[in-house]
Amino acid sequence: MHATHDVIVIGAGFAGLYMLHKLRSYGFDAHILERAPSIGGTWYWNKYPGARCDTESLQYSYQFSEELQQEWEWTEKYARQPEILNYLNHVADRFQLHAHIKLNFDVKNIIYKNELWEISGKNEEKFHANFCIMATGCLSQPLNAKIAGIEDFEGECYQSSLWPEKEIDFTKKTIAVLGTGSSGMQIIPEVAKSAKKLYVLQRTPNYSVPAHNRSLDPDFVQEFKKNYKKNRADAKKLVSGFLTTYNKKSALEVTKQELKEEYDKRWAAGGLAFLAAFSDITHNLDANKTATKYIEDKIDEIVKNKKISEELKPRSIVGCKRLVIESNYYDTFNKGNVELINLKKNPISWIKRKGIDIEGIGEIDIDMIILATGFDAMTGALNNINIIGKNNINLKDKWINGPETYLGLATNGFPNFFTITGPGSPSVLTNMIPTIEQHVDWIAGCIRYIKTKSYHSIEANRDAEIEWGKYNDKCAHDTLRYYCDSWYLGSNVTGKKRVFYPFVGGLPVYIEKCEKIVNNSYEGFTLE
Ligand code: N01
Repeated sequence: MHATHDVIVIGAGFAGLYMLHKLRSYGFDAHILERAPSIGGTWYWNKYPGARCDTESLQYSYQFSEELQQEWEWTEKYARQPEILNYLNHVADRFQLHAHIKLNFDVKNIIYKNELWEISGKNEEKFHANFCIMATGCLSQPLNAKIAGIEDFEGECYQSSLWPEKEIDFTKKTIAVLGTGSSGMQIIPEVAKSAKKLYVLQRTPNYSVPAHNRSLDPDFVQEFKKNYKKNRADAKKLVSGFLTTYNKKSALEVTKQELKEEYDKRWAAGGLAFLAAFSDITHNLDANKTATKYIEDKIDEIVKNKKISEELKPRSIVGCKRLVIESNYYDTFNKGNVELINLKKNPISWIKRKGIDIEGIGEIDIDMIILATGFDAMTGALNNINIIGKNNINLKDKWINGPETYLGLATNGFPNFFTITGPGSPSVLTNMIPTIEQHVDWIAGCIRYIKTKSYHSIEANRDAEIEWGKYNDKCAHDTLRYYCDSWYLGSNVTGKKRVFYPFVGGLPVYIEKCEKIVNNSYEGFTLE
């Protein structure tokens, strides 16, 4: 018989590492199982050229330890992937986490048996635990783009979210990048620097605003760190959990001059705060149109070829899909070695052994294909594991019509089972790290409560998760995000139920609800 642990956590990214630390600091016997050969989660797998965070590094970091946040030196406004991975390794070293992490363990089954969770992988080894916590990430299950003939391609082929460890050389090569979301728009300018020829195969253009990334000014860092606690507390009061200035004015009540000045200011500053330029950009279509016009005019200004700039304009709702933060993306199309192919007009007919056959264009010779085609977001990593709860319910079957969760933290039929930043939580619509910390603190507090009160289990009630789902759905209908295709709605995955996966009601509402539940002795849960 294998030992029974208090808690098994699946995944060693930002969420799993802090969960492990928190549980161990409470005296629990907690362990992590991680499929990768290294810790880091998203920041281990997505090591493609140009990979960089789109949230400012001083905020995209843990706050649970004042010493940690004071001692760690971020070098740039937006940290690059290797720096974030170094940071996570520093955290694991500093808090002595490595000894409790089993790497290269690809969890396949999580089964509730005899009031314990049994966790197994491909071989015989099994783990048993009172609690199982999924820290498997929101954007961690790569989407397998089904492109006819791709398996016959004889050149190099890489997926952004499974980027290899080895150095990839782009020089003297003709390269095709598929996908123009956040990943593709970061890769494209990097590849264009050295490729002989780069074809950007664009199915849907995205809106993007500049990052204006730069080295961090030591005086700014010192000042920010001096007020770290207050900055973090202020950020929590904002819908996105990201400290920035939200303009309270409507885009429709200001003069043209004021409108332009505000957008100019946001464009010059760079970053996601562009969406906070006016109070109604994400809720009112006419207000949103002022932002789309501004960005589309900018594309015209940057891209010299009129035909290409027209093709790059999304003509959609800005912020509906995730707004991209770019560094030289639009400018890349002024380079002589870059060619844009609009797949809506000229779709791929077939991938050949040595090239890509495109309708209306013919076969183009290609040495390398880079797939930046996205993820099965929010539920993909969970559904990829065979998770069986009480009465033999399979989580995947239970969620066939969309995930049913209480706060994105728990689901009925699965006692002592938690998801960090699960579907139905604010997660991807907020600054992920403080949101992860909020979940971890809540879950750790809950487990401690159960143990100290000598309960055996906690399970979300069916009516509570139904109510939460209805509330999230109502909030989603009130935003413009509901009205275009995006991974927020699962529309990038064939057959996936169209519901709004993250909670869109904002961080403060969510935190208040979580706190109320605790204050009311875990209202909406059954404790036995
Ligand atoms: O994925 P995406 P991503 N043929 O789904 C196209 C976070 N992130 O990895 O829109 C041709 O956004 C697809 O086209 P369409 C961030 O939250 C953050 O880029 O479906 N094209 C789309 O253009 C982000 O939102 C950072 O028509 C195909 C692209 O592939 C999220 O992760 C960096 C295709 C996928 O875009 C996901 O971003 C990276 C096909 N068969 C990611 N299938 C930062 O912090 C798909 N596409 C900066």
